[in-house]
Amino acid sequence: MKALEGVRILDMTHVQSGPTCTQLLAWFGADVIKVERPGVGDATRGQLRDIPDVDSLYFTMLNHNKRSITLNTKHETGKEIFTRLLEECDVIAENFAPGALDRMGFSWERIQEINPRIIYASVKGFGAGPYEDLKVYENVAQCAGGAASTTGFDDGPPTVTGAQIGDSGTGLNLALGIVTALYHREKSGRGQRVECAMQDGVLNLCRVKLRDQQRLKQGPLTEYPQYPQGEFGEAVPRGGNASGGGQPGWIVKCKGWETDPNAYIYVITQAAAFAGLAKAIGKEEWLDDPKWNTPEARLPKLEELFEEIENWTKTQTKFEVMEKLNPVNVPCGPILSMKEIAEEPALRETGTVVEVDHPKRGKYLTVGNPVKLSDSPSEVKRSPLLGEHTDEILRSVVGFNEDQIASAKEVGAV
Ligand code: CAO
Repeated sequence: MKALEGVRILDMTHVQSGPTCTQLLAWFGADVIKVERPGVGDATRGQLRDIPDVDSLYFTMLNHNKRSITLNTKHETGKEIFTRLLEECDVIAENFAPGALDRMGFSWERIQEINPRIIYASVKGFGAGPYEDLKVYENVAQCAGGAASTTGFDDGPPTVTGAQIGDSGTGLNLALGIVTALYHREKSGRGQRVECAMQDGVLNLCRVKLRDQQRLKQGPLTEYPQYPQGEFGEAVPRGGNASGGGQPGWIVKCKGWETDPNAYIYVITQAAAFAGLAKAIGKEEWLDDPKWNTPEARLPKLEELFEEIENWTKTQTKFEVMEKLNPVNVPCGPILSMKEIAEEPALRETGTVVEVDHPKRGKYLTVGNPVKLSDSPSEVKRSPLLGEHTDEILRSVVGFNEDQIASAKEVGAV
């Protein structure tokens, strides 16, 4: 049995943050009913299209295992259908611009009147405060949440990361909020409001940087590349490739770096494994040298240390480096390209990278459920076509007969 079997989600989400959440819940077995504007649908169906008139990979990769109903929630009959759906669902999830659902006539108060057990879950760009009314996309959240100011190199501009920490990151928070509220409802019998702000989600992932902001008062941040030569200002600087933890780390070149932009590896020089690392790179003499043989002695010389490591890593491929450093417990990570990840057999075997068949697109790759449950494995099913399940949902969830379905279509409500 699927873990969330029997849970029905009214999915008013679009773009990325909300769909990430509801896709996850669908993988866990919830019945996710995606509501889309008739004739238009989720804007991402048409964004970054690689094949004319076919749902984009952007859409297909964020909306697996869902059913799609088209519904104009601003139309009178559409509102009636929407009200019926609210009565029949356990959760409504949305990530419209602030106030959009209220403008449709469905405030939290009204939704509670319709169904006191429903959980109303939202993603917004910002929480209450000066920016609460803003429309927000991924990179706005990365900038406002502290990620951009702390990412990149000291001599460069603030930098956003390719990982969608604002959108997909906040979607994960929302999913946790929904499951928590469902658990709470078991005891209270009531639904509740779940709100996740993207700025908060990014800041939560930048927790270590707020830690460093406070450490800055006590002096320079010795694990940052600015130490010991560079200047520290009033705010946490960009950390380059320094490790966020207490163990110094850096990205170093490997064989082939001149032509392959991903011939690099991340090496962490944790104290416990330093002897193994020194021996592996041919610097055994460091172990008896007080200039090198303690973490404190090495700290002001991290640049030189990683230069020496790089002199060694440049002579072999990133995978050869891994083969030599892993047995001596030196944590290291090859810089894997998306091509390498797509082709990695182990990721296919675990279902983390999945090939899906789509009636219009054909076969494509997607990322499967990153959360593995032993009793409820996820099966990745293709995303729905726009309105593919409209009739079926009107019939089996809303309770309409064929005449009512025809009439809803005629007046343009679905
Ligand atoms: N029937 C009728 N109307 C519908 C509808 C439906 N089924 N679905 C949506 N609409 C309407 C909305 O009610 C809204 O109308 P109003 O402007 O009259 O309230 C309108 O469509 C547009 O919705 P929107 O403002 O949310 O969409 P947008 O493209 O202008 O903005 C976004 C997109 C993402 C910036 C905004 O939704 C937002 O800030 N969301 C919250 C933060 C978020 O999740 N951002 C992440 C996006 S992923 O990068």
